Amino acid sequence: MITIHCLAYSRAIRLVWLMEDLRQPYNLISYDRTADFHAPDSLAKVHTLGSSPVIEDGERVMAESVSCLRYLAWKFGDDTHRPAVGTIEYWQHEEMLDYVESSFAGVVMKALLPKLDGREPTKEALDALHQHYEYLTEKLTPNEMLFGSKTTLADIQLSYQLAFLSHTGLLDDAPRLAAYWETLQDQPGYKAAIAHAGPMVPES
Ligand SMILES: N[C@@H](CCC(=O)N[C@@H](CS)C(=O)NCC(=O)O)C(=O)O
Repeated sequence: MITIHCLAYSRAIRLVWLMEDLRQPYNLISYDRTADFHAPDSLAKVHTLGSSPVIEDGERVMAESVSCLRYLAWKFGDDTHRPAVGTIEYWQHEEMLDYVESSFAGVVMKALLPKLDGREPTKEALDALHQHYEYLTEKLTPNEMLFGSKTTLADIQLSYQLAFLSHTGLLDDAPRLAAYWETLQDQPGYKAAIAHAGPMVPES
């Protein structure tokens, strides 16, 4: 059985969402955040990076949420969370899947960290964020999801950043993305994941 090492309020909830969608059993090991919102030392005993998510499948131990999502989809033969292989949409989905952590996450952090500290982000950070909002808004389909009305791995991957942006008010001036985030929160897999693993963001 797959084990998911899940830090509270972390990217690991993405994987729980996929496992819930796939209706596959999994073993969830939960870790509280430290007082300064970091991962506890015990996670470094599971994977040298000491971050979450980490999954275990027998001898395999894997970090990086995007790789874990791809692995889980492959392992369970799932082709419902991506467009058909080889189509233009398939490669657009691959691009978006990698974009989230490779390009978007860093931009989000530059605006988010000051906000979480009660300070205003710099103009430079907000300008960069809005450039990415423009890109993402262009990618949304009329159904308010990235690739039609069905949840893809890219939607699941993007959800974590949207949760924190919404939580801090940074989505207030991006109405289509805010509506997209509402749509994501309505997905059964998301609801099941947060019921099992806890919310993506702290309550207050
Ligand atoms: N690129 C990695 C990022 C992993 C990561 O930074 N996870 C955070 C939680 S969302 C973490 O464990 N941070 C450890 C810490 O803050 O001490 C991924 O997508 O899995």
